[in-house]
Amino acid sequence: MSAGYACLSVDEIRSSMKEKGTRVILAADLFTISEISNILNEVGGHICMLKTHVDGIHDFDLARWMSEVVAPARKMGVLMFEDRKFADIGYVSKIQMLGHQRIAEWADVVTAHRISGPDIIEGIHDAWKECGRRGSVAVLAQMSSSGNLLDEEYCRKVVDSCREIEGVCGFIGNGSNPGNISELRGLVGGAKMILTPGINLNSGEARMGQRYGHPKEAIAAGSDAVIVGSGIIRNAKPLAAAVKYAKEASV
Ligand code: 6AU
Repeated sequence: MSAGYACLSVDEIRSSMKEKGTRVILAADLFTISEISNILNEVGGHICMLKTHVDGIHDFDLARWMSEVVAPARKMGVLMFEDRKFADIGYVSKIQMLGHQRIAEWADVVTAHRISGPDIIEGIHDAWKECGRRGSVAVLAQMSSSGNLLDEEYCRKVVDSCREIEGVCGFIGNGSNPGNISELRGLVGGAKMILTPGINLNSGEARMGQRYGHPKEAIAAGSDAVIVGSGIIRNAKPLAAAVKYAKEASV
């Protein structure tokens, strides 16, 4: 399907990851710009993307965000990944991309649910276009949290309806279950990416319904990259942990 917008291609994202030589995406679920900037400076050499929840940052300020997080990430060849999980109608997702956090101005990849319809993808890309930038959308096909409603049928419908969309770089899969990842890879084929949260070497760290699997198993089952938060940011030695996760996730 030909898109009416320019987007970041799967090849561009995969080659950026290859250049960095790591399949670890850092989930920087922290509360201040300084905390995120510090962790990026510490582990930036061992991650391919910095995943944020920008609405959880207490002292968010766009100018500081751009200079203390986005600019250093670009210098390190780390892609900016805002996990906003857009879910509204296309137009509202567009205005959220262009809201006070100006996600469209700095994010290279964002997440979206498919629940509201396929026009959400166009809304998101319209925002990037308005900023003169390109990006891509990772669509949630599965989730790692227990009791989620993204069942097999929903997952299949998500993949069937998004596989051919140019502005979609891939899908979020359930990293806590290698069987789920192989099934998802079977549906997706090789042309789009699978990114998997719910990864931790210590499954005992899971809280509030989160479930964890092993990075090696996720990659072996067909994941392109593992999304790791607590395993790195709550480790007493984040750098050593990032190196370890990168090693475990290498093929
Ligand atoms: O490693 P953790 O458990 O500390 O952090 C997991 C990170 C969080 C979640 O928002 C995110 O991964 N996540 C996601 C996505 C899209 O990344 C989907 C999902 O199903 N489960 C999940 O934990 O930043």
